[in-house]
Amino acid sequence: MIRFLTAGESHGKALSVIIEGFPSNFVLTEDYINEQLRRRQLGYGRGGRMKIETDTAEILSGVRFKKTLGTPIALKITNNDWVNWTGKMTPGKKTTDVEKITVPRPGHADLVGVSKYNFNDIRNSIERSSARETAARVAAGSVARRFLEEFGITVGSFVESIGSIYPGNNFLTKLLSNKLPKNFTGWQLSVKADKSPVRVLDKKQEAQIIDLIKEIKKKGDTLGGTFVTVATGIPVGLGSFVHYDRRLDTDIASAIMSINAVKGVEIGSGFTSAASFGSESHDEIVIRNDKITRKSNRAGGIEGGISTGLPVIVRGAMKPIATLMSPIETVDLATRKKVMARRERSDFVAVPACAVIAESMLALVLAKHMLIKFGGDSIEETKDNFKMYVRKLDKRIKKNFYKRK
Ligand code: EPS
Repeated sequence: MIRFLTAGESHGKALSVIIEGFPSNFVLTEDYINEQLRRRQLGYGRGGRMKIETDTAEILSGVRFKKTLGTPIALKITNNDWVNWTGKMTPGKKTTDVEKITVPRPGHADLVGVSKYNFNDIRNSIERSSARETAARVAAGSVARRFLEEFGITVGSFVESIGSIYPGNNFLTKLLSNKLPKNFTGWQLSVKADKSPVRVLDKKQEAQIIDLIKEIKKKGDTLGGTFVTVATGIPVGLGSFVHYDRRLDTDIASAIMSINAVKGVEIGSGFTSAASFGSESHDEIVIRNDKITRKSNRAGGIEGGISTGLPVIVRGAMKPIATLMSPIETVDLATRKKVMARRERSDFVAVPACAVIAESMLALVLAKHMLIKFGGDSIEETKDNFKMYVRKLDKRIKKNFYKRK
């Protein structure tokens, strides 16, 4: 069973993360983690902070000679911006005058944070609620991703929409119909999406989105959007129907919803299915090449809380960034008078980054469930358990049911 905890404020010294529960002996390098951290920083429409940071992780423990030890893995991501904030964010004695923030931004954690934690400065809410924390999650997610690769499982994503601009030909439809190229992998999707500055798969849509972002930047507004995360190579049988908290879809929904600004999660064709007939919603079971499979994948790779062996398809909705350069109405807590919300450096759009973070969260959930089912102390032992199960799957169904006439 894996666990991880992140620590760090947006403008503090560093972000850190401790990940525990992975087996020994699989290869893990800083370069591998850094490649994923770099992907999180991309996307047309990001704010000034991404020009300051070049996120890199330092492995502090848990790895020796490029291989995991089975011990807690501790990672550190230094905040380059810290040098500009030392006086304002010092854990020590206050030595300079620091202006208190008293105007909460609607849609941000500003107001709920000061209410709940009894702060007299909104800065205290902003720092930990910032999406900067997701850099630490992506670092943790890369460990999970590296582990999953050992089993041929890959995770990828693309941006489906920004604002109301959807692609003419939505790849999600192809995914749900289960009509995919033979050796299709989740990661292939990311390779393609990463070539687009807004991580979409459709060139025409890309141009429309970039125009829209330019327009809203001028207006001082922001945008949200939807993204699709896909994992392939997953065996039948991760998760369980025996308890609500052992279902694979429970964990996936929670993990995606936990990402800053995400307000909706869907597995497979969830919301569309709700408006369709049963006969149009479920995936017919067929035998192809002597293997039991399904004609379509509207279930998004999960039935009864258990993986079906088909790609896991998760769609998320991200609300527009809450910090607006042309702000909306709020109240100054110092005067209790109506004012316009405070401007603060921020992103205009962060859906491309959100999709990369969703890949990391999905990888962490899948790694957890792989370890629940196949977990050994070393990667060799875990792989043996996995291979034995997969090899016997079809044979067992045949043995239990099939009566040759
Ligand atoms: C982010 C760092 C933040 C923001 C953004 C994401 O840095 P700063 O606050 O210094 O500009 O750019 O955070 C938000 C959008 C948010 O709402 O907090 C990052 O590293 O991703």
